[in-house]
Amino acid sequence: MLFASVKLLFFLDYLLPNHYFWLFLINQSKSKKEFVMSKIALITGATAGIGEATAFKLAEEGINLIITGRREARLLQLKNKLEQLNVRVLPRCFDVRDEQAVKGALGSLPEEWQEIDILVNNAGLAAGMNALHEGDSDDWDRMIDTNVKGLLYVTRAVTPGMVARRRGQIINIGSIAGKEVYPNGNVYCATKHAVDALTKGMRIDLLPYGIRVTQICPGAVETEFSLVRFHGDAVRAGKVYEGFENLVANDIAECIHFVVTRPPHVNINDMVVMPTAQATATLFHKVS
Ligand code: NDP
Ligand code: 8X3
Repeated sequence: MLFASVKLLFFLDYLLPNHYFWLFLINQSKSKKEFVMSKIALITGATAGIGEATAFKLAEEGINLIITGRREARLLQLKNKLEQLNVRVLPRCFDVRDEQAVKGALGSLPEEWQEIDILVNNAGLAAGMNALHEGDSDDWDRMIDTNVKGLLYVTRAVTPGMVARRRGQIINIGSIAGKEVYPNGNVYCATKHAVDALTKGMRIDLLPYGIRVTQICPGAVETEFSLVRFHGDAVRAGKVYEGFENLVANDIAECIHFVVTRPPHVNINDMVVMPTAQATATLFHKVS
């Protein structure tokens, strides 16, 4: 005991006058915070699931947030919660399928919010799960308009600023459905394959401007996704996640956080993130 205390005293005696050591420590913590402190991220579909979890994760990193979605009450509640983490938050309520609404909302941002550093294209959905010959064209329109055209409208509105500033980062939320096609997944899979192609296209077109482009492709994540897919049928939605440990929204938010906190010369192109109990879009190890 006495020996340990004497050793500690000697150690402190060495450290305290050694101002290089303390400067090193201060700089380490400062440089990490400064790297992200003044950044602005725009997250589409922040009112639920992966988008909401990502908002919290990025707020913890000191990133100011533009949060978007169609459910205004949720946006306002989320803004209040996020502000408790000492970041600035700007909610914008619009439907990504409505090109004029997207242009209106993102073209009229207050000046201090215009320099968006990070765009998380997350808003998306599956609607229905039928064989193609039994499919509902309203469901098809919703998926194509949201997952493909909505993502394009938002990206088109945000990227000119990034190009002019020659910096920025785009993270598209794809899916295992963008890597494989599974029975009755037809149109949803097609939209996520489109996200895969658009991510590659963006990376090529934005290459000269130093803009980083990433796709994250999750497997089964328990969110409102299946409830939306099955048109509010909670029993059917719940069955999707029975018998195995699914991912949760925060698992994907942590991946987004990892991508965002890489140094500027590092781009993560593509991440496929699955539950351990899921090997492909349709192959699960389930226990009853
Ligand atoms: P949720 O249903 O929980 O969240 C979807 C979000 O998208 C909501 O915030 C919703 O907000 C928003 N959204 C949907 N349609 C529109 C629209 N037309 N305009 C604006 N916002 C819209 O699902 P997830 O969090 O799971 O989904 C997020 C993304 O992850 C989607 O792109 C999905 O395809 C993808 N994904 C999900 C997986 C999963 O298993 N959950 C797996 C792989 C990918 P609001 O209703 O307020 O507009
Ligand atoms: C959601 C995952 O497998 O239901 O994109 O398509 S899946």
